[in-house]
Amino acid sequence: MQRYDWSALDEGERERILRRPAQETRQSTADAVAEILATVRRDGDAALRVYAERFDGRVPEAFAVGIEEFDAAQRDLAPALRAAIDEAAERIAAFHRAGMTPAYALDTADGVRCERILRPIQRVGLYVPAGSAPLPSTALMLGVPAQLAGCREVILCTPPRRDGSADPAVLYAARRCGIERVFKLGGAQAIAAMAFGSASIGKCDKLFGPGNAYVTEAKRQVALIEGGAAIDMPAGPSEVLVIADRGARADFVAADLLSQAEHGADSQVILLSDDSALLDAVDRELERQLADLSRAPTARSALQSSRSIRVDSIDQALQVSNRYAPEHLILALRDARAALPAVDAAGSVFLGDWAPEALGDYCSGTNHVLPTSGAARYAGGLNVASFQIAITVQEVTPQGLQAIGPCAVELASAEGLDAHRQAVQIRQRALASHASSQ
Ligand code: HSO
Ligand code: ZN
Repeated sequence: MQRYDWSALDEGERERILRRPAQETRQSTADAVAEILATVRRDGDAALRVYAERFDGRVPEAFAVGIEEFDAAQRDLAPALRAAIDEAAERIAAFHRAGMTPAYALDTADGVRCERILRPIQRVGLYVPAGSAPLPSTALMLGVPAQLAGCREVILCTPPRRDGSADPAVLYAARRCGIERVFKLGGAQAIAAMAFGSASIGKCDKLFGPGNAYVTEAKRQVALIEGGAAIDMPAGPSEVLVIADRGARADFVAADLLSQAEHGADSQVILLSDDSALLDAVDRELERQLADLSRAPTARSALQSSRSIRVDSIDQALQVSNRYAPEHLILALRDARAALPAVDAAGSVFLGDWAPEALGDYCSGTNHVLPTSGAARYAGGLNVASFQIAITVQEVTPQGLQAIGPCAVELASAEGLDAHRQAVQIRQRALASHASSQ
């Protein structure tokens, strides 16, 4: 890791070391994606078959996973993995259920009742990547809140494996969330199919889930196209920022940094400490632990561009963290809870020595689809509300119209919108003539 001393840096250098590498999509990627979207929109399943042949090397008999494949996945999956998926799903459901916002109603004036009611987004599409590893945990993080929201149609696309089958753990996790429509389809063409619909794949209102550069670019483009689909959030490379104090264990800290670094060479890893000896110890631990990691080359290249920063105090570390707004923030502090009020921007926070990010990734109950690239400054992670529409309602009695009508008339006059004013006054007059005729 490259080492810096925060107080010794000038403003420009501070800015530079906290900057994420530019996520500019190469024009060639954007063009290739645009072509795939247009072709799938025009030719539907026929285009999906052409792309399956080109990118996966085979055209499946059907994109949809059949009941036999679901059953086989359930039967063949190791019982311990099945149990872990069940256990994780239950905790994720418990936490997400508790966070659901209730409908509410309030009388804002006599005879004026305002309400907010919630409806599930009707048709949602989930994307579960399989690039460097199949991610059944992602199927749970998307599927559980979709199920709690009560979305009527939930479809899931995941790339096929080499033998043309879908990953059994992903299938088991999907079924666990009540998802029966799974398609063996990956890449930009999967996003196109869900956004525009085809003979075999239903059109979706909103798309969710992470993916590679093509998937991410496809989501970005369909969100801008008239008649496309909304998306959950733009997904950049995964990030962790760790703040560790003198008492932190270097082996724990190193393990957390590596668990982020192994995701991809572009993973963002930052360590802040007020203790230089700890920073040195973490460097040594990284080397030691890297020796046994199956994905060491990936982790190593992510660490090459990662930063280890000495700060004057933990307060200063928290300021740096707020400026960076990390997707994951680990507070490896003796009193981590006491630091929490100073956290203004982060996707998910892990308090103390015993809360590795890996628990949040899988099974603590929080969601692992979180804002990256600094989006934690203004947005939170995925939750049940991401799968819902909040609809407001107002119900007004004659008395209510009399109570608040003059306010609307005044504002309509100020805006010069006579029809607005008239819509209120026509009712005021009706009420007045009704009253005088009594
Ligand atoms: N850390 C990733 C999620 C993940 N980790 C899935 C393991 N599996 C992004 O938050
Ligand atoms: Zn992870």
